Formats: sequence, C-alpha cells, structure tokens
Amino acid sequence: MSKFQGLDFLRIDDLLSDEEKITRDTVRRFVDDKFMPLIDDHFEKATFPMEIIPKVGELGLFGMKLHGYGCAGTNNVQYGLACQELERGDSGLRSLMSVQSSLVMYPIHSFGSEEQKEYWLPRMAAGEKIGCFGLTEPDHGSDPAGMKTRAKKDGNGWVINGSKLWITNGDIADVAVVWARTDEGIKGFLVEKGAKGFLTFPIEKKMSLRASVTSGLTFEDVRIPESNRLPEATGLKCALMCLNEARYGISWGAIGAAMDCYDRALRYSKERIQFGKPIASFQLTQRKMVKILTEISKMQLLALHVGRLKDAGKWRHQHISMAKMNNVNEALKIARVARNMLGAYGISIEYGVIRHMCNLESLYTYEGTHDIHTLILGEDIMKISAFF
Ligand code: TGC
Ligand code: FAD
Repeated sequence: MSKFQGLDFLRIDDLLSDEEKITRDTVRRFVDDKFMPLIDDHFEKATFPMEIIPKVGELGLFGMKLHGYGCAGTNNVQYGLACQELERGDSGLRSLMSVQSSLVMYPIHSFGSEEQKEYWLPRMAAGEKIGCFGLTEPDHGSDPAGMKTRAKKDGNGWVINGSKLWITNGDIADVAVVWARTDEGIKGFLVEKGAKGFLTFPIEKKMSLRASVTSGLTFEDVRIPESNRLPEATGLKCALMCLNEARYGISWGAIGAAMDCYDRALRYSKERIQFGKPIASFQLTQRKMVKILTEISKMQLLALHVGRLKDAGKWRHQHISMAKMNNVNEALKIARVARNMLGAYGISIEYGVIRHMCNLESLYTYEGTHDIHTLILGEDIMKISAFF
C-alpha cells in the first residue's frame, strides 16, 4: 500500500508553523515505516509491540509538551498532531503515549516532589520506564468521587487497600499513579511495581484496543513511604486535571483514526469494480466520501482551535469535553461508513477499518463517556447539573 499523503481539504496546513508540520511529518513517517508493518498481527494476537516503546522515546514523544527533565517542551498543537499520527496507526499506540505523557508524567511534573520529578521524568521520557494511571474502579467509573480505594497514614508512610480496573499499561508499568481516599480527602500516590501486596492482572478477551495492555490492579496492605505521595495532588480536581490533558490528545487521535478510514475507503472505492464500474463512480459512494471528508475537516478545525486556546491559556475544560465528545463520535460514525464501503473485506483485520471501528468504541467510553461529556456541556449551558 502506498504511503499516506495527508488529508487537508481546507488548507489547514497554512495555519500550522513549520515546527508543527515537522513534528507531524516525522511521526507520520515513523508510524508508516516502523508501526504499520506490525499492527495487524499484534491486533489479531491481542499483544502490544513492546519493541516500539524505546523508538517512541527516541522520537521525544513521551511527555513531549512538558518542560525540563529531558522532555521536549513542545506546544499543545504539536502534541495533538503527534497523537493524530499515532492513532492513524492504532489507538493502542496513541493510548500508550497519552497515558504515559498526560496521565503519568503530567501529574508527576505538576504535583510531584523535586526528587520524584528528577527520578521518573527523564526515564519516562526515554521510554525506559512505563507508567499507568489508576482512577477507575470496578464499581466507580463515571463517578470516581465514590472511589473505595483507601490510603491510611501509618507512621512515616501509607497503607493502601483497594482495586482499580480497566487500567491501560497496568501489566507493563514500572509505576502506577494511584488515586485513593484518605482521612483528608482524595490524594495521589506512586506505587512501584514489585511493592508487596500490589498485583496486576491482564484483562483478556477484548474486542477493542486489542493492541493495548489493559489491566486490573489490586492493593492489599501495600505500604509505601511518604516520599511516594504526590505532595501537591490533593483532591479529585487534580485527577480531573490530568484527564483534561489526555482528553485533549484523544480529540486529535480520533482524527487520525478517521483519516486512515477515509484513505482506505477512497483507495478501495477506486479499485473495486461492481456492475462494470469502480464503486467510486456511484453517487451513493461519492455522498459517503463527501460526508466523511466534511466531518474530518470540521474535526480538524475544532481540535486545532482548542489547541490554540490551550497554548494561549484561554481554554476551559468544557472546550476539551466538546472536542473529545464530537471528534470521537464523528470518527466512530466515519469508521462504520468506511467499513460498509469495503463490503465483506471491511470485516477483515487486513483492511484496517474494522480495527479502528472497534478501537473507537473504547474511545467513546474511556476518558469520560460520550454521555458524561454531554452532561458536562449541558451543565455549562444550563447551570444545572444533570449527573444525579
Ligand atoms: P465536581 O464536583 O464536578 O468537580 C470536583 C472539582 O473538580 C473541578 N473539576 C475540574 N477541574 C479540572 N478539570 C476538569 N475537567 C474538572 N471537572 C471538574 C470542579 O470544579 C471541582 O472543583 P472545586 O474547586 O469546586 O473542588 O466532581 P464530580 O464528582 O461531580 O464529577 C464530575 C464528573 C462526573 C464530570 C467527573 O467525575 C468525570 O469527569 N467523570 C468521568 C471519569 C473519567 O473520565 N475517567 C477517566 C479515567 S482515565 C481513562 O479513562 C484513561 S483511558 C486512557 C487511554 O488509554 O488513552
Ligand atoms: P459506567 O460509569 O458504569 O457507565 C455505564 C453507562 O452509564 C455509560 O453509558 C455511561 O455513559 C452511563 N452513565 C453513567 N453515569 C451517567 C449519568 N449520570 N447520566 C447518564 N448516563 C450515565 N480508567 C483509568 O482510570 N485508567 C486507565 O488507564 C483506563 N484505561 C481504559 C482503557 C480501556 C480500553 C477502557 C475501555 C477503559 C479504560 N479506563 C481507564 C476506564 C474508563 O475511564 C471507564 O470505563 C469510563 O470512565 C466509564 O466508566 P465505566 O466503564 O465504569 O462505565
């Protein structure tokens, strides 16, 4: 298959700086050359290509928009464009990078002690250490405020009991950022692999995000020193601040998945002959492609605008909710239409589209479900909460 040429109907490239385009093109080449040849097999076998991790580190993508401690210090638009290209490869690759960057390195950078930053950030930027983020529990997903995982002060440290579920990177992580209830409210802790009483288990039989490690974490009287508490992470608000960063990346990632579906459907429709003509020549096929292109163009503008707001410090978390909610929803619709356009071949992993379609079902649920983002925006407009 020839390489992806980009998708820019509205000349949005004119709104990007040279540096932003270089980031995008570098990640694009990396995905095409190093990742695309691996993904079908890994998706089928439900494994993650671990050999890709140091290469993502070499490219400087982990924690790329953080400053200092070996991080690249890019802007938000560069981070978004990188997420777009990684997810054009597979949502599992973007998930690896966004959990590491937005849900582990960001809280260490924002809420950690100097010692924690100096130890973890350079190693994580290089991909030598991997992290995971434990907020969701078996009985508390959309309402993390109800979490049961508990950390009790014990002399000079803490004892953690509880469990987390659906945790990306859990089984391969060297460190987990764990949110737990204490006598003084919710706090964030760093629980290292191998800590006594800390176990992880893989969640198997997934039909979505197959090329991504998803795990359960259990904590039974896990003792950690006070130096493993994130000193500035006090209250659920700090966990939600991490989610803003990851949700923003997902709003771009969804564009990448949709672009790949568009590209594959376009090629296929020109090659596939039915009734003596390429299916691209039928009006109904053209209408489908026009709708896909129009929606992708709108998604691109929305993500770019929110990125610019973020870089200018003018964003609100509701802006990110709109971008995540809209772009994931539209990408999922696009993947379904593209799957249909490929006919029976569309259900084969070899044709790529159904892989994106299945992955996008997870994006619709994780990082705040589509419903939760709808309610966040509804509350913002109405000034009335409809959560309970
Ligand atoms: P609520 O009372 O609304 O808020 C508590 C405090 O937090 C503030 N706040 C935020 N601050 C920053 N960013 C946000 N997005 C914020 N949302 C709320 C709020 O102002 C308040 O501050 P203060 O100063 O008054 O204390 O809290 P609530 O308990 O009613 O919950 C609100 C709700 C439902 C929106 C929130 O809990 C939520 O977002 N739920 C969804 C949970 C979720 O998204 N989980 C994601 C887990 S991680 C994951 O899925 C990773 S997938 C990764 C991958 O593989 O890519
Ligand atoms: P629930 O909260 O039980 O929701 C079930 C349904 O009810 C949904 O449709 C929801 O929209 C709806 N609903 C809930 N509340 C309301 C309401 N008030 N009004 C209307 N409808 C409502 N979590 C982490 O902490 N770290 C991770 O790394 C992580 N990675 C993940 C990876 C994958 C592949 C997946 C699938 C999930 C991951 N998650 C992770 C968990 C994810 O964040 C949760 O699945 C998500 O927040 C939803 O929680 P839930 O699954 O418990 O669904």
